[in-house]
Order: sequence, then C-alpha cells, then structure tokens
Amino acid sequence: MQKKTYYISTPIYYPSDKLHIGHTYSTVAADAQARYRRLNGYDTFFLTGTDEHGQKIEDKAREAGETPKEYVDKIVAGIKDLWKLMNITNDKFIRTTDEQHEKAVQKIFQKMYDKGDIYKGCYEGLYCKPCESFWTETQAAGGLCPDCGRPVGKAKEEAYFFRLSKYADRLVEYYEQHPGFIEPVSRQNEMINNFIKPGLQDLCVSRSSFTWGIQVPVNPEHVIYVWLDALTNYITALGYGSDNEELFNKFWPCDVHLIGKDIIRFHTIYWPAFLMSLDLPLPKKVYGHGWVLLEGGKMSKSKGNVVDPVVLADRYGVDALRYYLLREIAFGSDGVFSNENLINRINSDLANDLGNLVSRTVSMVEKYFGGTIPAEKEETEFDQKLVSLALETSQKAQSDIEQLNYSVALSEIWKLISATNKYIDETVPWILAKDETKAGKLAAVMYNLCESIRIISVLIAPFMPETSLKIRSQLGVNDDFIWDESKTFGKESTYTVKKGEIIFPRIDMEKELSELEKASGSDDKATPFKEEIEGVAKIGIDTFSLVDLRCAQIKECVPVKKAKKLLQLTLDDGTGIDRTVASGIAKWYKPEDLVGKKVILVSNLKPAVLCGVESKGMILAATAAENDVKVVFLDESVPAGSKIS
Ligand code: ME8
Repeated sequence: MQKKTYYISTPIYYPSDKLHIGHTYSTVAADAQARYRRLNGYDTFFLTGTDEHGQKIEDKAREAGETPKEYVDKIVAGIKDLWKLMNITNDKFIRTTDEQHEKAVQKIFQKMYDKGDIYKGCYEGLYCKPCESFWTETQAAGGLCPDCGRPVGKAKEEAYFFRLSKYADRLVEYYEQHPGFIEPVSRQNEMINNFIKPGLQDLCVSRSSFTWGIQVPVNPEHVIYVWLDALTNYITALGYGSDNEELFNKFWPCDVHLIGKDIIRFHTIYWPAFLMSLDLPLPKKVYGHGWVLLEGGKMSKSKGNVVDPVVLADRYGVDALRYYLLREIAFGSDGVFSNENLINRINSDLANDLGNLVSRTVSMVEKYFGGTIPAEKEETEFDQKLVSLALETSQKAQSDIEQLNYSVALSEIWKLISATNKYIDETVPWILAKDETKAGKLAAVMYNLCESIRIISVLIAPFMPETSLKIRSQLGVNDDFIWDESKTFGKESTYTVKKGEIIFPRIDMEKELSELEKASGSDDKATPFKEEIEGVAKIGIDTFSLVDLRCAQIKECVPVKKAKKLLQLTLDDGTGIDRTVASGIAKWYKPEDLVGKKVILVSNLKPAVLCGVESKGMILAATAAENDVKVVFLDESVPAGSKIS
C-alpha cells in the first residue's frame, strides 16, 4: 500500500541576521506538525528557505561592500544554523537564488506570458529620484519620500503585469467551494471584503530599476519582482519546471502553507491565481498564525526583552522555547512574549509539573524496587481514572494537533501530567512502601506512573523532541516509537529505570531577569517586532520620549516656488525665535486656511533642505485616505511651546 503523504511549508524568510523568536514561531510550529505526521507514518515533506532577491538586499550588499550573493550567503548560513539549533527537521531548504528555482521561475513566467496572463504595461507611482524608489501615496504621505524626506514626483516605469483581475471570480468561487482553505476562517471574509470586492488590480511582476533578481525571460532589462519569485518556491522546491518532477507529482498539492497573518493576502489571492494560470491544483490549506508581540515594557524599566532565539535557547534549552511559543499563544491569535512569562512557564509547567513527575517516579522505582518493577501487580482504586484520562488525552491531542490547535493540545497533555502527579498523592506510595503486604499495589502504582509518563513522552514528542527522548531514556524504553504507542496503556511488560539529570532546573526569576536586563541593553537594540499595524514596530517609552513634540502657532504661510506640493510655514514655537518648516500639504490647504492655527511640531527633527527651504522640524498630519491629508490642529487655548507627550 502507498504511504500517506503530507506536505507542509513555512514562509521563506528574508535574509536578516536579526531573526527573532517571532520568525522562529512559524518554523517551530511547522516542525511540530511535520514531526507529528512522521510519527503517524506519513511520508512527509517539510519545506523552509530564504527569499533572497530584491532592491533592499541589493542596497544592503552595496552598503556592506559585497555582491548581493556574498551578502546573502553569509546570512543564509546563519539562518540554517538557527534551524539546526532549534531542532528543525525540514526536508529541504530552498533558496530563491538556487539555480533550479531561478530556471523554473523563468519557465513559469514564460508560460504565463505565452498564455496572455502576463503583459507589458507601465508601473506608475510616486518616485524619489535620489533614492531611486517608488512609493505609494500612503507611504509618501505629504508628498515626501519616507526615506530621505525629499519631495517625490509621479513617475512611470515600463513593467510586466500579471492579470490578477481576471481571476477574482474564480478565487471567490474557490473559497466558497473549499471551506477550510483559508484558516482561521475569519480571514476569508477579510480577503473577500477588503481586497477582492473593491476590485483586484493587475499585479506588477517585474522591475527594471534594480538588477538583483531573476531575469525576465522575454526581456533581459527586467527582473522578476517579489511575489512571483517568492511564492513559486513552494513548487520549484519539489522540482516543478525541472527535469525531475517526481517529488512534485508525489507531494503537490501542499497540505498546508503555514504563514504569518501579514502575508495571508499574498498566499490566498496571488498564489492561487498564479496556480490557476499554470493550471495546477491549489494548496489544501493556508493557515495564517498570529504574531508574537512584545509587551509594553512591564518587565523592565528601561531595558528590552531578550528576543534572540540563540540567546534564549542557550539559557533555557531549545525545548523550553519551543514549548513556550506553542503553549503560550493560541495559534491563529496574537500573543505577547516576555521573558518573565517564559520563565514562569519553565518553572511551573516544565520544572514543577513535568520534571518533578519524571524525577519523583524514577527515584521511587529505584528506591522501592532497585530500579526494576516486578511483574506481579495489583490494581489500585485510582488506576482506571488515570488509564482513561491517558487514552482520552492521546485522542484529543491527536485531533488538536491535526487542526493546528497547538496550545489546546498542550494544555490537554498538561492536564494528564497534573493528573499523574495527583495520582502519586492519591496512592501515597511512601505509605504503601511501609507495609510489605502492599508490595503488589506499590508495584502497580509505579507501573502506572511509568506507563502514563511513557504516553506523555509520545504526546510531547512533536513539540519537545529532546525532552521526550530524555524521559524515555530515564524510563528505559526505546527511542524509536510511533504515535500509536500513546493509544495503549499497559504496553510495556515491565520497566527498568535509570535516573538521569534534572530535565528542567528551576530558574531564580529575580536573578535571571536582572541578568537578562544586563544582557539585553536598551530598548533600541531589541529587534523590532511585527505589530498590529502592518510595518509598524513597537517602541519603548524611552524611544518615544526622544521625540520632542510641541504646540506651535502658524504665524505665516507661503507656497514654495520650486515645489508645488510644499508650503513654507513660519511658526511660533514658544522660544521667541521664529522657526521655518516646509510641509508637503499644499494640495490640501491654502495658506490662508492655516495662519493662526495651532499645530503639533516635531521640534527636534534634524533640519533638512527641501527644495531650497531649510526646514527645521515637521508638523503632524493624518493620512485620512489614499489621497487626503489632514493636519492635526490643537485647541486654540494651548499656549505655543507647550510640550505634548
Ligand atoms: O514575509 N510573530 O518574510 P519575512 C510571528 N519573504 N510571526 C512573525 C513575526 C512575529 N513577531 N515576525 C515575522 C516574508 N513573522 C516573505 C515571505 S513566503 C513565499 C515569502 C513571520 O522574513 C511573518 O509573519 O518578513 C512571516 O510569516 C515570516 O515570519 C517571514 O517573514
């Protein structure tokens, strides 16, 4: 009989030497599933990798004085080391710079082009000449380049487009006919209402303003842009478009693409449309998990949390970190990471509950029976309860893991751990040990404890593979096991245990937090995390307080001759010296609308010359809509110079 197959992927990561535990999250979660499937006899293909092309990398490499390939090679080596450290069992690591991927992407482009799904058009956007970058209206709020602060102008660039609009109806139809394609389900409506219903624009899939990318096969002046290069990794990794498509035929369509919620749109709109264009089946599921966020600085007064997975794994062990990530945060929702929570979990769940259970049991078997449980056993009144719970937990955990409800699965497993600890208190082995006639009962208690722990060792294996093996070694059972062994209570005929090191030593919270504080440095050094608002990282109050915001009154306002978008404002900032600020708001305000108004001034922004005007600071404005900007006005009663915080 042919083996069942299972294909799971993580996103391919942008090469960054600052991968934080948020990135680790997707990969650890996918690894747990891959391990679970293997334990269940699936022929599993687990894919991860790196997304290496694009202007940003080209720029960074230039800054570092390296070629883009030299630059990414070093970082990718570090990412591979990180996955090794985290005990990730990926079957393949794809790099978008792999020759096979590049060739296959060119074939894919050609196929879409021949079909008429890719056409040459014009990319229009706001362009900053000195930075050679295109920006959207939202990014270049106020008509200024978000990178250098200079005014941007409308520009056109020849580019190739994918006919995304053509697939809108088929996408909606597909979602409707395949409930469970997008998970969590709430995200499906978000895709339909926020993106498909307002109308899908064709997608720009090439650029000619940089060269670090895969060459467009029909035009060497262009490179293939971002998502067509990145998303196709999921099939090129299986050999699609190569001489050997054996893996592709075996594993495609993918069972689940596991991704962060920020890239759901690309995976549930662009990717299915690309596949439809190629006449290929669609993935069975796209699961968008939530974000690991940083808490608002509660743990430390002035220092940040340590979020470097290498440092954390080194201090607490890889399994503690894997456990924490999958237990603490309901998969699919956002969760807050803090070192304090992590240490709490280690102390209570791992050291107290699991660690204690194993060490108490093994010590008792050694103490009362010299390490080996005799074959003869009598039942105790608490046995049946424990047996039923163990078997029930195995079933529940199975179904939760299959549905990616990791935190629920782990909480079920921990109920069994607690119940097994309670079983010790209920059966009071130290009292049974005092009475020779109870030796059979004592043996039964020890046996049941060992069986329950053996089952637990199977159930935690997808999440904490090393711990599972450490426990099994102390129990003296084989380390080559399958999931189904958690479905039998009474599998082993006897146990010969061997005490090992303490699996999870307790951590002194206060001492540890103070050491971490020293290690972490200031907030600014912490790696920025993805936050609720796309592209916005959380900052600590220390960082925020560096920005000096003041009330300022507009005394004069005149247009800037050389720049249609700019107004030159003369402000009273309370210092008695007039201050000049250039603001890109001419499209929305006439000078006479502004004179006399109180506004919020960023007073300590470094001066910049904008079209010949030396601007000392900026005033705050809201982007009310794509093409609508509203200045933030203060109440007239606020005196100029008042600090805003
Ligand atoms: O998006 N919590 O790459 P990437 C949870 N190259 N997940 C997080 C996170 C956090 N704090 N920070 C990042 C890309 N992630 C593209 C993907 S796939 C064809 C191309 C997750 O390195 C993020 O949500 O920016 C994403 O799923 C993954 O890390 C990679 O992010």
